[in-house]
Amino acid sequence: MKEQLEAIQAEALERIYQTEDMKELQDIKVAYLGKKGSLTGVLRGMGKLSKEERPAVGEIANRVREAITVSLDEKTEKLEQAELEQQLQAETIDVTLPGRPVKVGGSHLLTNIVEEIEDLFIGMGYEIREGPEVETDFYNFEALNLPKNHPARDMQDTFYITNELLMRTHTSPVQARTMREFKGEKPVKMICPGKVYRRDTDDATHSHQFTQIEGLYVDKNVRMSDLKGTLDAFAKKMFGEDREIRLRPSFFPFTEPSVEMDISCKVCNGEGCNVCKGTGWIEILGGGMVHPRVLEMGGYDPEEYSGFAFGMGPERIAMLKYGVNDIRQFYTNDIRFLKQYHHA
Ligand code: 2U9
Repeated sequence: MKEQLEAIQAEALERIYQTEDMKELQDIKVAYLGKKGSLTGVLRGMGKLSKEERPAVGEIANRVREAITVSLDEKTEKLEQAELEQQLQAETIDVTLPGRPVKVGGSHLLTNIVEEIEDLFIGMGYEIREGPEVETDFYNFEALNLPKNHPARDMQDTFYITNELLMRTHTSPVQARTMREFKGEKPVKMICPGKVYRRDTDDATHSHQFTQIEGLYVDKNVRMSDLKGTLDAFAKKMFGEDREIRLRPSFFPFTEPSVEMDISCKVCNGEGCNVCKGTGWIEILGGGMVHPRVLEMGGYDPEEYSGFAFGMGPERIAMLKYGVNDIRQFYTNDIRFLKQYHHA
């Protein structure tokens, strides 16, 4: 019986030594120490031994059980450790790796320019007003001193929808609507940014759809000097305090007198270069005193009220400010172009 026990021990320890598998280790435990295990079987047979033999065999049997148990425990711990090591290896996170950047959108360059101009005029007490892009012939032309067959209607090639409906060619109808809404009873001080449409062939400097911002100030005693001061503040804020402005006589059907405003060229400081085409000045916008006919059609008495108006193209402002050389850049939405102007 002693040999039998020692053989069981040797066999069990060898199997434990050989295995690398938790499940198999469990099976080994059952095979030797379980209820139907071989060691248990031998121990059951001890009843047949004589009284004298029993203590010695019992002691051996206990030693064998102890040896197998210790060996099983050690191997279990070893396999658990190995499993943990493997898991740690597999799930290692390299915290020094650079993260994946989150793509953040930004507002369009034109939106930024328009908002900058809006902020400036809000600061001077103007309100921002919007109107429809599909306009009536009346508000787009008639109310702005452009009667039917007026030659200026040819100057602005128009997308007509019907005889009476069209895509607005400027934002001026918003001012005309506002004046009529205010019924000639209170001052108007507004700017209107928005999309306008003209039948043009797109190229580097023309677009069939572009943006305008126009301003209108109607009140008692509004003068040309008010216009000049307002535009001077605008030019200095947008292009720098060191800029000079000059007004040149011009013509628009809705203003009389009409002017165009230039700012001194920053590139050459007025000396003349290729940016300002040798003149030292760059044209920025147009404006003038609201034509008495326009005041009248807006419901304001030109004997009592006067006003100034101006208009500009934010694309042109952005092109000058940032050196963009093709107006189509604003509309083709090449993200490499646009993201240069995203704020941090
Ligand atoms: C009302 C009365 C007067 C708006 C004006 C301009 C001069 C002008 C252009 C500049 C470049 C538009 O973007 S652009 O093509 N605009 O020069 N706009 S005065 O005058 C008005 C408007 C509405 C009731």
